[in-house]
Amino acid sequence: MKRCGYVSIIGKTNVGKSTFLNSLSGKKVSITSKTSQTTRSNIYTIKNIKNTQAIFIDTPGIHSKTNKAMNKILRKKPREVVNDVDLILFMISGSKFDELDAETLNLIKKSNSKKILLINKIDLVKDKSELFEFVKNFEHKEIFDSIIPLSALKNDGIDIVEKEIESLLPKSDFFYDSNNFNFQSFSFEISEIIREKVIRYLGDELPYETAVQIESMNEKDDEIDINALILVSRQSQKKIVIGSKGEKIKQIGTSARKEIKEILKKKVRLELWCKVKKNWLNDPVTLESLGIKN
Ligand SMILES: Nc1nc2c(ncn2[C@@H]2O[C@H](COP(=O)(O)OP(=O)(O)OP(=O)(O)O)[C@@H](O)[C@H]2O)c(=O)[nH]1
Ligand SMILES: [Mg+2]
Repeated sequence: MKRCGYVSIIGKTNVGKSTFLNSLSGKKVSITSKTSQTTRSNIYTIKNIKNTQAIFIDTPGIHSKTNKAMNKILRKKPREVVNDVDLILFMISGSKFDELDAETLNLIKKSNSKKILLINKIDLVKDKSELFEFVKNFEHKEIFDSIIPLSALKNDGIDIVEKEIESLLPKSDFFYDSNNFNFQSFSFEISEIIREKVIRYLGDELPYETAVQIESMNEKDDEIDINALILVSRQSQKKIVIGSKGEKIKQIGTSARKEIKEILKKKVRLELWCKVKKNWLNDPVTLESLGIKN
């Protein structure tokens, strides 16, 4: 008997949704970072677990409201899928439940999908009896088909989530023949790898104001030539991205090139430029060209 269905991961920003998806997939599907608002679009991937095929959707985390166009679009992304999936994995971090978690819970409450509560980052909870108390006293237990504590980073508890997914998805033939189907375009994947390095090599505030745009990509037999732009909103930010004597942008480039080379098993030439584009976070055309679509 086969099972198949859509599974969406929804939760506040930074709780570890993308880290979880990568652990479960055994490959890097979605970029991660210690700063908020890392994921900027719904990211799809397939995982076959024995006789079950799950099509996962990672979503941008719910964050506090601002009026920037990008924020508005990001806030809509989980809402787009919440009613169309068979199963929602609602993730919170380490036995904490705050107002933003409550807002996210409100979003999924009305959906008819099955629901699992994932309590992530349990490696940070020193006293495990706290976790037990939290689950015992959790007010919204009845909403969930199951509650699973886990650590996405330490790969702890992922197998339990898999088993639960197997039992909750509907009986159906597989939708996809292969689990290697690429939902995201190749250039989007490359731009995300570069964006992850931008985030990781920069300080805490800048990442939100940066984006990566692929200018050109030429693939030959054993070599790929990529030109990419790092967009920032202000001149002062450009200085930070470039760094003293170009040191920063060089580090970003080296690290991105290494990762792209490992994936493609080809020689990679990567040229990175930093460009100031005022107010890009509020410009729907630029946002759309970056894959951040309404
Ligand atoms: N200690 C610990 N850290 C974790 C765990 N899972 C994720 N993290 C860290 O939490 C941070 C955020 O992880 P992400 O996976 O990018 O979080 P996200 O929920 O996808 O964030 P958005 O895309 O902004 O919504 C990263 O620094 C991860 O390494 C965990 O189980 N334990
Ligand atoms: Mg994410």
